[in-house]
Amino acid sequence: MSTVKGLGEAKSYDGSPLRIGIIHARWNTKIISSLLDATLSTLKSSGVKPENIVVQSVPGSYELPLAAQRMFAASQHQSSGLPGGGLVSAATDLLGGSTTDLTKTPEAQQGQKPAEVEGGGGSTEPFDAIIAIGALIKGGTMHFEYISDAVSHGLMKVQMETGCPVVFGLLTLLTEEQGLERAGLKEGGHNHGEDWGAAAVELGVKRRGWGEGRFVE
Ligand code: DLZ
Repeated sequence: MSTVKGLGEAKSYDGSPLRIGIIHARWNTKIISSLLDATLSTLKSSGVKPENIVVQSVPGSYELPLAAQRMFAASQHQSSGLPGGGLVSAATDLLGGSTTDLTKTPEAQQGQKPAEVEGGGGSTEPFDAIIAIGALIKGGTMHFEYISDAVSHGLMKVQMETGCPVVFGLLTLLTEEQGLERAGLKEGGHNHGEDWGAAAVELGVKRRGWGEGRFVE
């Protein structure tokens, strides 16, 4: 029987100006690696520059929401050009009358070049989107239910609070078999990483438009 499920006709967006963060869990590595590969290759084929993709990992899916939130904050710190970014600016505001420039590192205050910001020579702008990837496989206890629920809500919270799109790359699987299918590792399966890469580029482009009062379609 044919199915109506799925994304519909693919639209393409130019990812070349975007900076994307990926956070992935390491549990169920075989599934995760395949999802990550497909996500990366879709980002790159959509024009996202490899140097503008930052990949980080955490032990398990439970850690994804915090890591996504902190990664976004780190990218904002980088974009401020300051170590400590927002916190340092806040301190300077409070000390408006001080003659000490707290926005500079000790080296910079002594006329030295500040240390290079991490980011592999790519963009240091805040992320346009973050992709959170994990694979939860149901076991014999309630663990799966609690983590699936907490992570889903956590990731939604991060995107609503930061305004940075967080792509939901969490597979909540009843069996290992389902994971292999959704990671494109079984005959006839489909690698969902492709959809997540495409969603990140679309949301990244649209969010830039919304930020400038434009509605990209
Ligand atoms: C503990 C655990 C279990 C049992 N199963 C999974 C899983 O299927 N997928 C996954 O991503 N993580 C799992 N974890 C690890 C938790 O997500 C988390 O890393 C630990 O409880 C530590 O906080």
